[in-house]
Amino acid sequence: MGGMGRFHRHDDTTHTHADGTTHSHGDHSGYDTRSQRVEILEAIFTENDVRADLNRGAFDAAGVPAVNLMSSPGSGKTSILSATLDALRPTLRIGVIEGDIATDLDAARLEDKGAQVSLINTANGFGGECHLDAPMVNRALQGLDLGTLDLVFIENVGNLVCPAEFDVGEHARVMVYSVTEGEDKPLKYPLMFSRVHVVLLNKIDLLPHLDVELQQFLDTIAETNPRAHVIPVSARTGEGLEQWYSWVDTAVVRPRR
Ligand SMILES: Nc1nc2c(ncn2[C@@H]2O[C@H](COP(=O)(O)OP(=O)(O)OP(=O)(O)O)[C@@H](O)[C@H]2O)c(=O)[nH]1
Ligand SMILES: [Mg+2]
Repeated sequence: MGGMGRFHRHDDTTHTHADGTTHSHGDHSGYDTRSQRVEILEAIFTENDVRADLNRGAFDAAGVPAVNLMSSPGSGKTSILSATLDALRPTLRIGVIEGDIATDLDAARLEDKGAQVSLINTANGFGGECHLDAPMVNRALQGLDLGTLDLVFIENVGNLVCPAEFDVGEHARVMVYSVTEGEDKPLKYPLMFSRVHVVLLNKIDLLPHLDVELQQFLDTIAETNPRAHVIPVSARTGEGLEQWYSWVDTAVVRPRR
């Protein structure tokens, strides 16, 4: 880590140098478009929230709860979903909305497990977006027969920032956080960590190979979101997954039966 006082802060047009002098970029950059940006973003989020409520209405009308599963690329969303399908499919009919920028690789892995899968590739007509939004999930819903399902998982696009900004009409938000990402991530990327109900702290089978203790992850998660229910798991060994299945049953499925 760098020493205090060496940093430039660029979170406003005015910034302060290490020697204490301050100057503004706003008067010579020629790019002071903040008010237009705010208006456009507000319109996008308002429209998104209207569509998200429509999606939630569709899930509710069918009595099907939806779980939005988010994480950085490669933290283990598909691996955990795959194990979850094996464990729960004997008793629950599960659908998956699979969000990916490109490819049907994850969709194929989950279809092989017997799930009804509706794939959204954001590179096809959605500008290659780094997240799912409510209109995309609305489109994906046309590929699921909700009347024949008990539960839907939405695997969001792998990204630790953008997916957290969009309500897609889910009832619960869950993130997968791999121990290989480093214990500081809740502090550096607080939005997603602060918005989720559950953190699946994955790949704990790898902890013996890392220079960090489980408690350090628990501490930074609690600092960012003291209400989050944290479940340490390994999709590789299966450790902790029973606790995840039990949360899905008691917090998600049963309340909507
Ligand atoms: N050691 C170990 N590896 C794991 C575990 N869970 C997932 N992996 C591996 O991590 C890699 C990425 O897993 P995925 O399940 O594809 O991750 P993802 O979050 O779905 O990735 P994207 O959809 O690309 O964002 C794969 O090689 C998995 O085998 C785990 O608990 N332990
Ligand atoms: Mg995946």
